[in-house]
Amino acid sequence: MALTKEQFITEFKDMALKLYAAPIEDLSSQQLYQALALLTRSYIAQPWADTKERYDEEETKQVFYFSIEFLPGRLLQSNLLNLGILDEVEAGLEELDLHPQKIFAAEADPGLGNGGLGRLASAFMDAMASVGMAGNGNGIRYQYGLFKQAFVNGYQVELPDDWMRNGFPWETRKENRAVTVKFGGWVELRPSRSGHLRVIYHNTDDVLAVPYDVAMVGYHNGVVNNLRLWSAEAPINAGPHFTLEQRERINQITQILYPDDSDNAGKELRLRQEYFFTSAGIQSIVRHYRRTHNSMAGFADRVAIHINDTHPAMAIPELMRVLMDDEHVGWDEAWRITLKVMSYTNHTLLSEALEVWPIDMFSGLLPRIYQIVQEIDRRFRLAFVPQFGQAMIDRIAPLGNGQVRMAYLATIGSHAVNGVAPLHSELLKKDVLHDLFQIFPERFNNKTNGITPRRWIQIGDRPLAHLLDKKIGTAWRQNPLALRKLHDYIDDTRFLADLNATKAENKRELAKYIDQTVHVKVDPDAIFDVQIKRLHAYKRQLLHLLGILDAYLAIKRGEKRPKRLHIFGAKAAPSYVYAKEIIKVMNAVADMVDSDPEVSPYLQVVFLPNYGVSMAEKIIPAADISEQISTAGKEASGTSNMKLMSAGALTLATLDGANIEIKNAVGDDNIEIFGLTEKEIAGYYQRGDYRSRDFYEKDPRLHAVLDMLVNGKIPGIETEGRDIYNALLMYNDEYFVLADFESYLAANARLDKLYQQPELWAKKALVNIAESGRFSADFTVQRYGREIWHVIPQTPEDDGSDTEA
Ligand code: H2P
Repeated sequence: MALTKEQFITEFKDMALKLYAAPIEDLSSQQLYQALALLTRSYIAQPWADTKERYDEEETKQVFYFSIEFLPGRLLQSNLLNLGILDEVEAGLEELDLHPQKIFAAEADPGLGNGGLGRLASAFMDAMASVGMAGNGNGIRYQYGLFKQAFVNGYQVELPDDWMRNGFPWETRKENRAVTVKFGGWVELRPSRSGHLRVIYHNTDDVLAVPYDVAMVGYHNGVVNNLRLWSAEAPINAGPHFTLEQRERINQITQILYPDDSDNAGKELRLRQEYFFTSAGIQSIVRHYRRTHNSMAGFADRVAIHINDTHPAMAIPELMRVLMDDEHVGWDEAWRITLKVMSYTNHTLLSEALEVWPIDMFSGLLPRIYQIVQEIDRRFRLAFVPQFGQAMIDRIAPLGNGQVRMAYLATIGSHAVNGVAPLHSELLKKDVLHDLFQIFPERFNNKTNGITPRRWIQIGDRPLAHLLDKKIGTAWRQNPLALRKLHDYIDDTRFLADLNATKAENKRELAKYIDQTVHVKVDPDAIFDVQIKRLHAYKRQLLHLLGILDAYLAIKRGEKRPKRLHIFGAKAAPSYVYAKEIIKVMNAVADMVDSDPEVSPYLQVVFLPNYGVSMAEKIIPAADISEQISTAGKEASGTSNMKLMSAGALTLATLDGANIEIKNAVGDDNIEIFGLTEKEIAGYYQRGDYRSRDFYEKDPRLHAVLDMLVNGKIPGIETEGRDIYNALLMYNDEYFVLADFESYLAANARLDKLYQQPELWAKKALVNIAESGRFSADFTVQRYGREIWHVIPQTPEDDGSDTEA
């Protein structure tokens, strides 16, 4: 859109006055943010309405991306960027003597997601709009996010994440689009006079699902898509007998992200959440479609529904329910439509993360849905037992062991199933979904994850963005494959020095931020070694920690090495004791290192509390090393690996997830690979001969490091140190930390050495930036659009990377 600085200034002052009846000089950063957000929203309104109208008029096939999490990050700056008015707005604010960055920072990060899964969903929303694809999101409007993380005495403490405290200016309440979602009660099936089945619900708990829409602005293309977030409310005509408790129970459904599911009440709430947003989404899609169509026959040509992990897998029986019960479509036709509409992404192979529901709970809460799942199960068995045998079908039918098995249901009810990186997609076929792959081989495919360089480079890393503009022009902002032009400058000494200078500037900025947020002074000349992701045993923050302890001991022995600053950001799930113990030990090690004058010139550890998207925007541009060190075969893809490479960090990695593709993209010389391969680990499993203690006994460095966990050298970790020590030695180190220790240290030593040669380091950084374009989510969604959703024919801008599993 076109907007001059002067025009902006007038409109901004006007908006601020209307909102607060005060001149801008009197307003707080929060108020300035609110005014600017509302003004920006007013710029979005017309293209938003136009986009919707165009999709309807042209009967565009639309994608609905169902996800229990979205992690969009702050929206103001990215909306301004995508509208194409960021520069004008910033210039205007500066002319008014205001600080744009301060105003942007007043926005709370939406607490709608947790880790990579939710962030991917948001990257896809941004990408779909930016490539002009009709892509809608469907999720939950959580009033409280996961939690706000604080450290008290080194322990993680979970505080409420009241992110909507000041309101959420980007949302529009659409109470005229509300639908009713039914829970509990019982159903009666009665043939009606017209021959249709009549489904009569008795005694249900009805919940009103009210949508709040959020605009998803495309990059410089006038497209504005929709993210629809559902909020649970009491039915309008609830009546006088409706108790406060009932109201409270309804409010709970959308109150908080990821309620602790360690007990049954928590689990049931989670199931309620899942059905709530899934049913609401399906109902609203069908209702919209039926406004302009007499029957559901052509539904699958206009609608694609994507199930992001299994949380929304009830979309399958729910669409069946609506088709049969409300639209009077027969089973076979309903199933044909459902299969054609649905597709499913799996995001993890970890067995504990594969969702199953106890049949008692499921059938009690969702009696009609359960009936339909039973029928899916019955027909599945009928169709495939003759060919594949009872034993195999028992293993993979939707119902089994007293459970509803969501990954199986999702695979059986979708026409496409994908993993998120080639290795992961292969392992899905080999392992978790092996039997289903035998039956439906044509459904399985790979779609490697992606990221949005708009947020990570254009917004997050402005010094780099400007340097790139100067050197290779601005085409990369539209098409990140243009970053490949950087290869031409691999021997340009001046440019390499500029790259290093840019990194140094970013490191100084991060040092300031660290000082401001946790009051710790860090040395901007140190190597910034970063690991930012959810805390989980398989992600192996612990291996990184053991590496730090080894460095500590080496320095104590008198070894000199380039100073390294280890930066961690990670939340541990509230009920995940082991992960929380690791946090405590890390914080204790950070203190120990800091208070030791022999060590602190060479080593520093900072664990930044409350890691999230906005913090990532600060950390990533400053990173020299990107730690992607999961146990091979466990990390489905990872996406911080892609973000960090695009900022020129060198990846220190195991051959896992998308690290493998990064390696293929940059070549062996421009990445630091170590550790067991997935095959080697599978070998240990098969033979059953992994003995972690052997590694402890034969490697004196490892021995010394592990002893530190229990010998009192690290103050205040008696219990935690012992538990971790036991997990590694007595319980045989489930994630092969000890097996990879030696090669991890060797890889780190190579990085230390390389850092002594700044120009060589810069060359490798350059190659990483140059090859990062292929990981743009724009390409990822185009692949989904072509091969799964069938919403785009062929696009000219294919990145040419191998997309098959
Ligand atoms: C998960 C996987 C990642 C993957 C991401 C998006 C569940 O994210 O573990 O490997 O990149 O989905 O597909 P996370 O662990 O960050 O919550």
